[in-house]
Amino acid sequence: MINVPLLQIIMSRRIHARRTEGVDKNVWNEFTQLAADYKAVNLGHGFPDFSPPKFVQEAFCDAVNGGAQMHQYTRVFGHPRLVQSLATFFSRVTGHEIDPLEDVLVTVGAYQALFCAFQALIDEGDEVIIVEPYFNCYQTMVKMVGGKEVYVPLRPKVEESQSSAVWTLSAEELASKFTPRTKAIVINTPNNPLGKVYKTEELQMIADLCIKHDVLCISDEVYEWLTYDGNKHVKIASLPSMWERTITIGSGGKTFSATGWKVGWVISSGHIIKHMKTIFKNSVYHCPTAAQEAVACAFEREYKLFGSPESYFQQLPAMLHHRRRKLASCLQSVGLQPIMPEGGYFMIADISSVKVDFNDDSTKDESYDCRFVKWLTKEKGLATIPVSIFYSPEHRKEFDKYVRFCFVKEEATLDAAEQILRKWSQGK
Ligand code: IK2
Repeated sequence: MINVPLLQIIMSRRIHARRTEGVDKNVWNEFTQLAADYKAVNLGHGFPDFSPPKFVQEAFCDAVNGGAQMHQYTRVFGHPRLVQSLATFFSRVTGHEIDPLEDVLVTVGAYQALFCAFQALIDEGDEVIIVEPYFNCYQTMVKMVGGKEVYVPLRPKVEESQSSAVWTLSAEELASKFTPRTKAIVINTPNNPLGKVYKTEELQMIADLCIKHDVLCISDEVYEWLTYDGNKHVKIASLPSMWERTITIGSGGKTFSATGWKVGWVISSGHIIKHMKTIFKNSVYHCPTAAQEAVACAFEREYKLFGSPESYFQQLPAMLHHRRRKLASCLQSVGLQPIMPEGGYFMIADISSVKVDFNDDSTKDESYDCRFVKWLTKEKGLATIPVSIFYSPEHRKEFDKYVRFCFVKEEATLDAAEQILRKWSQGK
């Protein structure tokens, strides 16, 4: 039973810590809940609705059946087999000799890797440049450490953009954002939600500014194996003089279509990683052993098959290339203008040419894309994500005519979405 005088004592003082202020709202919960409430076909949240490939599932089963040690604690900063396989694999990709014990930290998903980066590297008052559109947690994580976010948007070079390739940073605008207080810049390639894959020249322009102003680069590369139409993912850490200042973040969930495992990692120079280790060991301390073992086995297999048609890093983009085209032609056929992504899980589409009478007073103060997404979920049973939530308040209005669709879904899910869109366009 609750003791009322005690409750009054507790309630009479501020319970929450200040760092929780202004970061308590999470739009994902709202849209995910809405999709569940209306049992909508879900092209909203970015996870595959299909199983990981057999070799990945088997790796997990083998790990779980692999003896007592698979069920116990392992090395704090990363299971030895996983840090070794990540170091071996990425030494080959970057051409830089990566030390498994010094230069790698295994985290609970890429999400926690980002958290450790901001906690370990950003002080109160430090400025962090965030390229828009951005994965939302960058903003809240910078706020939580008392940092100041400074935004710079990718903009389409041509009005009627049909590919994420024409969305670029203005070199002058970006340069103008660097100040003596700038500590870091955050980039995401391939980008969520746009699907942009940065070209070497674009990364070089960012790298030059980082070097000139002695700034760190946090590079979120969770979709690194998913590029289409001959586009190639380039690691900014592999550009001259960038290894020492880049924090590269990856995700086992996105890499092997097993997002629920929540195995992520950071690869960087040991002099940076050591500070992230401090945050890690004083918070989560440890990532589940069996899932790490499974990701290690999967990487070892990929190392052997690298570049061959049997490699999952070839097979997954090949499969998604087809689904991406299917979604694009479906959107076009109902009058939505898709922006073809060069990489990643998502496609955004321009919704400004379709006029909808929302007839829903509960959303009247919201942006156009949020109203559209809620209407599409509630009235038509198709869940998507509004793109303005990937922008800062100062730029949101400019980009509220886009909606994000996830195409990493079963063919049947995409077919169901297509049926809904067709019926709608035929006025049924
Ligand atoms: N970084 C980016 C760019 C991500 O997209 C994600 C995963 N979130 O995607 C959900 C969505 O947009 O619908 C992460 C980091 C986090 O990855 P992990 O699942 O490994 O923590």
